[in-house]
Amino acid sequence: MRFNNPVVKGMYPDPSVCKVKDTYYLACSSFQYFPGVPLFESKDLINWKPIGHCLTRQSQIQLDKVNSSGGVFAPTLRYHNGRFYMTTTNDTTRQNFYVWTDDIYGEWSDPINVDQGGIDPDLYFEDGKAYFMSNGADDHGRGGIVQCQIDIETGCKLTPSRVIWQGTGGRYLEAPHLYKINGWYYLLAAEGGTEYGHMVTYARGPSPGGPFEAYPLNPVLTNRNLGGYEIQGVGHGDLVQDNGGNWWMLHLGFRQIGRWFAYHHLGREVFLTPVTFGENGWFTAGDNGTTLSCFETDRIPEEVVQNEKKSDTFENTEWDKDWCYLRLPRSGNYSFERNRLTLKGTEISLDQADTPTFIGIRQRDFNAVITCDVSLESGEAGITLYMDENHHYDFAIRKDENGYKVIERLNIGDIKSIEKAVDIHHSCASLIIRSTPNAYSFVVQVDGKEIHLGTAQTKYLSSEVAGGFTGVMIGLYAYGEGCLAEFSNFKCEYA
Ligand code: 6LW
Repeated sequence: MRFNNPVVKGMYPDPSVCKVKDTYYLACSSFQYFPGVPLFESKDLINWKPIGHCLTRQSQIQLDKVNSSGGVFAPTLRYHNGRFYMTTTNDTTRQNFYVWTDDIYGEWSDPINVDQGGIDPDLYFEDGKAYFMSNGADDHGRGGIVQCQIDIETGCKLTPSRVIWQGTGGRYLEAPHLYKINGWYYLLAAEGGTEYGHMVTYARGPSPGGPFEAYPLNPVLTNRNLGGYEIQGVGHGDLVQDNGGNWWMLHLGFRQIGRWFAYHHLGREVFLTPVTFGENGWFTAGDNGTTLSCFETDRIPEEVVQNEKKSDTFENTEWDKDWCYLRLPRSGNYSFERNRLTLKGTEISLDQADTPTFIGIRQRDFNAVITCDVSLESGEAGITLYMDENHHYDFAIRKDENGYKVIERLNIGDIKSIEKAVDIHHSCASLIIRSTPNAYSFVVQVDGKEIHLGTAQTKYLSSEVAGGFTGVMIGLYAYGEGCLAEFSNFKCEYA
């Protein structure tokens, strides 16, 4: 069969995977968005269904005023003795912690802190011991992948933190994951930074603490040498074995806007790449060490079909699984019905690294038509294409002393400008955004007539312009004390 990459589209970075019986579970990072750490399940590795989040209570994660691309960094998801563990870093507070649950569809525990620094924590269990890895520094300040043993009940360190591997010389050694496979301990990592030079490297050793010997042909996976290829930034992976005994890597990567256009605005997404162990115990990955947009494989049964969800609507999404808020949402400002959303605005605007009234869903593909009916009595409400507080395009209805207007406002760094405003004689309008790889165009429909307000280039919302680790969210928002806005007929239809 053939499957296409990415297998999970939209901003779902830093995937970590584990398998329980015949179900695979996946967790991703979530930064300043709440709830934190989205979870998916799959039976076949290519069709992934959102099932919830690990950090659903504000008491589990401190996101108050965290910087964009701060907050929740890369997670590791593991299953041990009937219990799921998810460990991650709050990069803003620089705290590593883990939570656990016996029911992955239910609530997770309160956080248990681990006093080892660095980011990208990993857990490995063996013989009653729990090993905790992260990319950081040992007690003498020596950097690398560091490891200690912890008491899994309390998170307390049982041994000093020790450097177990320093990588192959690439910058930003990160994303450690430890496994035991066929008698060897494998330490997987990422290097090169989560940009165009990203790569997956690994080493193996005779014990969980090493000594580790690098795979001689590292990097085992990278697209950094593929010019003119849409998929770039391939790295940060986790291994999983399927029912047939085959190995796979779920890892991140991104799709640039065009073959020769090195910008990406959809964020880092989840890719699937086959892994093959050789007789010498070293493994290779992908097509000659690269990840393709389409793999032909006989490891997944021919009858498995890769289903792509072609639209997101209020009716076919779930508020608590597909949508998310910024930082510390005030629940009283949101009211949900099956086909209607009511938002109450506050004085916090989208330009602040704070908690505006906002609920967003990831833009999952380049070509899309987003429509929504919006109505309000005062203030401003509409759709924002949101990268961060300094990079977002807002398309909204605004009420001022002269009546109602529809506005198209671009916010690109220090440049904030209302490109166009048209008067409408109602308190409601249908907003339409047409998205292509290169541009968004903004159209309002009033009294059966379409008025084109303008276009804006996607590249100014890209990571290359905005920086950071996130991707564009399609946000519905309300702004202004006393603003009460209703949203209905939301649809984001992908081509
Ligand atoms: C993450 C690190 C990385 O923790 O980016 O791609 C950081 N790699 O491993 C934020 O996602």
